[in-house]
Amino acid sequence: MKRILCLILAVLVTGMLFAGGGQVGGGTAAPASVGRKYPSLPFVQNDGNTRISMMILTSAGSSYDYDDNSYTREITDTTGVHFDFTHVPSTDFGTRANLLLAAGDYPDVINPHAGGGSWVPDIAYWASEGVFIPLDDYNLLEYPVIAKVFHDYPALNLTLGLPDGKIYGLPVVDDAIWSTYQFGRANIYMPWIRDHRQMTMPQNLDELLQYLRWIRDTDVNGNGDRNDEVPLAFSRPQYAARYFANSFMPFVMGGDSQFGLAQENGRVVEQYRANEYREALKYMANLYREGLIKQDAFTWSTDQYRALVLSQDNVVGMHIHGYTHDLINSAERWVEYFIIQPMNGPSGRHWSTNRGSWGITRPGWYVTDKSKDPELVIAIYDYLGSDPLFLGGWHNKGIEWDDPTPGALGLNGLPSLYSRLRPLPGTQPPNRFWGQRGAFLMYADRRYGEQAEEVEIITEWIRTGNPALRTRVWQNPSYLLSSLIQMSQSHLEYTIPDSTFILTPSFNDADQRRAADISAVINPYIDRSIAEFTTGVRDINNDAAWNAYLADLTRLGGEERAAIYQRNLRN
Ligand SMILES: [Ca+2]
Repeated sequence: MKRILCLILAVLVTGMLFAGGGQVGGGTAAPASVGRKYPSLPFVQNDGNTRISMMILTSAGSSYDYDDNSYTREITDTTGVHFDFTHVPSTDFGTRANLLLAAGDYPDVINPHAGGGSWVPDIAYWASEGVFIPLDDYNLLEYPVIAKVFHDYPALNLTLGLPDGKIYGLPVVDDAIWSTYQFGRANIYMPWIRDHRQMTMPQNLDELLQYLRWIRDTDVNGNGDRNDEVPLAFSRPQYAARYFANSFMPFVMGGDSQFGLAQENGRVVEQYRANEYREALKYMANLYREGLIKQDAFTWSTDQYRALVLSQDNVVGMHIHGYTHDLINSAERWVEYFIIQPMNGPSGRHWSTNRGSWGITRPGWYVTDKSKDPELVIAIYDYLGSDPLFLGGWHNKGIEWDDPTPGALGLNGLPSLYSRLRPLPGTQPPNRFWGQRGAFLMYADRRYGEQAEEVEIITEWIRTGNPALRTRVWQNPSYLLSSLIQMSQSHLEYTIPDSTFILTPSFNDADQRRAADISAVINPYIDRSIAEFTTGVRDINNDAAWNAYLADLTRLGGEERAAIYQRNLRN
């Protein structure tokens, strides 16, 4: 437990190192308290006259309306505030928002999906037009939950900020270790390591090559068929390229549009042009030539990839993917895959597969100039972010979570805030939740305040792979989070520093459109080039082929995109 706590503290410190200049949480002298306009419940008299209109992302099969949604009823009955919703599906959200804003026919609040599934386009433009109001003057630090997240995550001052230096959008925090390392995370099939190698994992690129060859040449799963084993599979070529590049350089990926776009000493660079990146592709090409990579990995869907990895015919020795939750299902197999770091490369070290620490914060609700009472919107948001409302709007009490056992500790070693009842994410019933459309403030204290269950057993499983523990850890609701924390511990030392990443820029419109246009062309090109260099369609060892690739990148706007990022650089 002590080591886990150390890890969490280290993660937090990493986050705090990135301290924003800060309009809201920047540590300036506290203004004389003006108090909150709505300090206690109910905020207003429940006579149906106080209403907030909101454009909200549709949840499949659900309505948010008072008559339909029990969570909405709870909010209205407690606060006295009624809501008028405009439901919009995610595919139309950006278009619909832009149309309404252009027509001047928009609600008090625009509430995009806090998970990032939809976005309000041209946000800087609409802010400059006065449609979205800056929140700097509304004493955000008077609201306890909002104040806490600004204190814990000063990067919010940048992620909520626009080029005019003001803050728009109420804060969203989604602090999760499964997200921090999600781009290019590799997993190795532990039972083969346990049964044949006494839990000794490959550490460098040469050892990995030997290990994958051994899988290729041996009936490792003991079914009499020497040819059904797959040494290496991955869900997307980009993830594999990122994983292997991190044996050679601090290659960054913070999402699709930030594959290999990094900064070195304040200069934006295209890492997918680097010699070290080319060395990683050479390594992959060699794996492919030797028959160590599943051929389907360049064309298949995530579902097909998942089906193979989790199949009962344990055949995959190592696989590379992103988001952990994609692999969690009812198959007990997933607990047998252990996270494995990038291999040490020629320099004797590797870099981790983390993203920038501010990636866990982003804007949630935007308040428009139609709102007669922005302070009421902020008060509602803060209220929805409080413990009981947050947990109740996110999961089913009594089914997915419950109050903690008295005296129990959380995964952070502090008194536990709640107890998780189910090991797997549940399906939310219709007309019950707001989910991430509420005040989504999953800060570290809250995430790691989950009651710890049998952590010692999880630790024992990770250390020994004792088969007698397999079902027990699979059924343990703490396994997902606790195992990720424990297996990620060795990431910390090799973390790529925030200064290498580019903070998701808040471009002006012209730059935003141009960068998006270039990314729409160059990202698929890079994807394809990884596949072609790996499979030998292009010869990665041939300088002419490499130079043609570099010329293509320029022709497709790579340098122009880097220049756009350079002039919008904010960190
Ligand atoms: Ca076999």
